[in-house]
Amino acid sequence: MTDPVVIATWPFGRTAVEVTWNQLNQGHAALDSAIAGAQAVEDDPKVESVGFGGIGNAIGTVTLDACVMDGATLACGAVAGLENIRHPAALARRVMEKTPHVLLVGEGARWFAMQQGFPLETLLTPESVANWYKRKPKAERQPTTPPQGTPGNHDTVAVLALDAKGHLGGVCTTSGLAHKLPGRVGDSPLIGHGLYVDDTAGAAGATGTGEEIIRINGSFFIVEQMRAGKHPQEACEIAIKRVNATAVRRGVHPEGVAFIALDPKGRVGAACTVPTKFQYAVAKGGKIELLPAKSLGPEGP
Ligand code: SD4
Repeated sequence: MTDPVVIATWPFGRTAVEVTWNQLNQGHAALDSAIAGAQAVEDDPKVESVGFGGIGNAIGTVTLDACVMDGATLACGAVAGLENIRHPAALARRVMEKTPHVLLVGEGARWFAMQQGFPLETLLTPESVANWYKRKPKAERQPTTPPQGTPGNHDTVAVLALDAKGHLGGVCTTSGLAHKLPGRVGDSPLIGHGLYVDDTAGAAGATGTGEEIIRINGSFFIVEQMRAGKHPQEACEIAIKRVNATAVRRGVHPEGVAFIALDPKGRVGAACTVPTKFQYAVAKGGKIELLPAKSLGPEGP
């Protein structure tokens, strides 16, 4: 028997950790438990960047991205640019289980959701509409300017779980960058970028500006560092150094990016770029804590 462990992004990840932890302690599998935890955040309208009450894209439409992965089998599923469905992580799981595919997008993903009996809903709330107006960026007046990520205009919940049988499972779910261009997809629904889970090496999840995470294949990169023997903490720090180095090469300041990781021994890690001010929630050894991640700036000239 393995002692269950859960780690999730951001202070609101605490809700996900509590639900996942309860599930794991009742003997449920890592992936089932992580999906239940992520869904509690998707359902919370106060979390304005995930699921119901998520913040809209440049034209005010809430489009959701999510993926799930099972560390025992490497089975995975994902949805991107999904409208009107409040539980994208559960739908990603259906993609994994009921189709030969990994990723469904946009109208196809919504059609599949309806086939699977998911209700269609309006995901905007009066608060999320007001928030959308408040955060309307100047960049929107210059549509060719790529949206700049800043802490506070995007937050994703990634949940990584280790169950009593020693299996890993993970979920990543978000409404993505606020005011993103219609059709823009970030890292969160992309296996290997927003999430990667492999029982033989470890699990990693990401949050922050998806373009920067995709550029370095963030989560897969971290899992491969763990496979090569690195502690999850060191693996996350190496990935953040890589994010910083790519920014230096392009002559820009690093965007907000953070990673979390969990290995099959139950060891955890987290790191972020300086602008991120990232905190994560962990359940381990019988207690649940909210911790600040180690923040790393660009190295050298
Ligand atoms: C994205 N990575 O769409 C997501 C947003 C996010 O914290 O994680 N924000 O790029």
